[in-house]
Amino acid sequence: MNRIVTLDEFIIRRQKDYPLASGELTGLLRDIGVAAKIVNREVNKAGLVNILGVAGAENATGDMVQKLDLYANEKLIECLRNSGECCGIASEEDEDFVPIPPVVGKPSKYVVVFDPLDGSSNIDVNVSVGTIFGIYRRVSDVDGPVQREDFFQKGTELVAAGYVLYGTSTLLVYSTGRGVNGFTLDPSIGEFCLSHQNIQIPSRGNYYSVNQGYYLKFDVEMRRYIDHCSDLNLRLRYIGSMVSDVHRMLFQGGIFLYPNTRKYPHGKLRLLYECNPLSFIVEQAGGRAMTCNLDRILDISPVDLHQRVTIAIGSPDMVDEMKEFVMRYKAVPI
Ligand code: AHM
Ligand code: MG
Repeated sequence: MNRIVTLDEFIIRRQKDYPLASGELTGLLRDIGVAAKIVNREVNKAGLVNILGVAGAENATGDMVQKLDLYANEKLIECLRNSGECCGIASEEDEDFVPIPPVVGKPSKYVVVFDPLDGSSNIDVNVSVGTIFGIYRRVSDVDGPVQREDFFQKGTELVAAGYVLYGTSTLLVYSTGRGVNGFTLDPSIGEFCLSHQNIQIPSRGNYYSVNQGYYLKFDVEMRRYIDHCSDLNLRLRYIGSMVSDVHRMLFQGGIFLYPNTRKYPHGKLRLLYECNPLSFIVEQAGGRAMTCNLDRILDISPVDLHQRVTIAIGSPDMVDEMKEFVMRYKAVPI
């Protein structure tokens, strides 16, 4: 039997690769791992909601039953608040960023952005959802309160990013900018164990992932590219949970697209806590991520916490091919 390497052990081992590391990032990643286990426990109970009570109603014990995405948000914030290694968070569930006071007077140099439960409309039907997170080093004075500019950093400035997929098994995938590694939760010992080392995305794959129901709402160049995928007999897979769809691409190769539509003229997905962390992971694994206007996602300067962008992400050769279609068919020159 191979020796098991737990997430905590791996993170601590990796810290030694950075001679000047102070252990703060290590602690922060570990705390996110703990939050993921707590969220996982509740996600796994989601099917019991009819027994325990529906969200927004009282359960058998008279407690209010919370929506799972709000629960996940609360648990993540709670873990980061107690961590002492995070001075502020920005979440999909909160309008503005939330400053976190120093623990025992020690100022912290990191901010965390996250989508606590992405694809949450899937929960009611027992389909995979995920948590996405990104960690930045703050740029404002470490002794003062956290500032907006600490969150408005390009994805290229990410110190670490990752996601947790609550699927048939629960998997945590993260990168600190030196490759991508995946850890599967072993429920019998309650630990994330190293299961996928140095993940590399295939240069091409047999899958494309897009909400084809919006086909007629897409610009002509996107429609031509989607036709091309269909001509190639690629398999269409769309779960409606970005984490799950991108996860498939990461392991099996392919392309995930969320272009602009009439309803979402700038795309639907959020730059800070959905597209940037996943683009960081995919690029670290050898893939590419760009907008449908061909701007590299990680190079975009954020102007709003909840900014939306279009995205094409996945296998490098396929994203490059999409780029060629955009250049060939776009009505207005880029
Ligand atoms: P959410 O954060 O509110 O769950 O929305 C994001 C999700 C993504 O996970 C998914 O790719 C997309 O919305 C699906 O949108 P659509 O139903 O328009 O295809
Ligand atoms: Mg989301």
